[in-house]
Amino acid sequence: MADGESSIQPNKLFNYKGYNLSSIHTIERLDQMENYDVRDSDVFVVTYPKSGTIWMQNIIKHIYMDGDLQTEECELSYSVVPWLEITHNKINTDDRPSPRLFFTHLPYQLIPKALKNKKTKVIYVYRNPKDVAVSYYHFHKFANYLETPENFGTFLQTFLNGQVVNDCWFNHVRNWYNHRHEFNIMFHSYEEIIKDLRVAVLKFSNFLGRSLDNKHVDIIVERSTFKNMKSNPKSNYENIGFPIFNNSAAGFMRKGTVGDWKNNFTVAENEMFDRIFEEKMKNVPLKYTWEISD
Ligand code: PPS
Repeated sequence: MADGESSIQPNKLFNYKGYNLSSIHTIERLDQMENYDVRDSDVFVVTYPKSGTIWMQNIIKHIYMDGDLQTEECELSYSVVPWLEITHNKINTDDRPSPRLFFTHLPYQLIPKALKNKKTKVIYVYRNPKDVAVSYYHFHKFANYLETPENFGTFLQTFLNGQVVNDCWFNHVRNWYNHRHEFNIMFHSYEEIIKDLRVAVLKFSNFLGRSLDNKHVDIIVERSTFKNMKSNPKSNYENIGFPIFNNSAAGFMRKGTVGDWKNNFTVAENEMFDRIFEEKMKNVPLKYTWEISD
């Protein structure tokens, strides 16, 4: 930290209508969500934190880029695909021309009512929750507005209890999945994007009704690899930096792998997690990938 600069203090969770959020959320904006005016042409990417949000922002941003992609200057992902429930520096992202692209971490219960039974396209991306927990743990060390956990074991307990920003992973995925018939929604896993980025880009663009030529797809794939996003501040948010983030910790682009949980969970933690997962997700037949062999 440079002389004269001071870090921001971590915020306690605050409860909004029964959900744990943080003070980066404002009640004023959250209150607007219920009756938020949704357009048929809007696109919503929905994720629980640490499940591939900035990756999806980067992919969707490029899917909607027109013109000569090879020369076109890339805009900041969060300017093109802003966070619905947060007002970025009081910039009004609501009045943009269609198609408006958004991402949200909101649980099903807090989503705009007008999103239901509409043509509006929703892409829900989920990730295996053991890797989500590990990624979220490291993010707590990186984000100065979050309490730094004592160690992974204590964080895992808070994560399992839903005592983290955006609440409980199990409820988030289960509720969105159980209410899927109310939306024009596709579910996609983070791991399937890792397995075949090109196929995933094609699935997303087909779902969004964007027909892209091969060159366009090649460029999206090239610009969405972990390595290229990590070196591109427009995609990796390094420009946000201090004081919101702790520049000495792993950033948004930390590892980007499947199965890092094996380096963090003890055998007992893993067994406990499996029991809870089994019980809470037994009626949610989504496909999970816990590891990928080389
Ligand atoms: S946040 O804070 O909720 O917006 O975080 P989110 O973007 O959802 O998740 C961050 C994790 O996504 C990984 N990521 C990627 N993995 C593979 N390839 C690409 N291109 C990519 N972009 C982001 C990022 O590395 C974080 O995971 P971990 O496991 O921490 O590395």
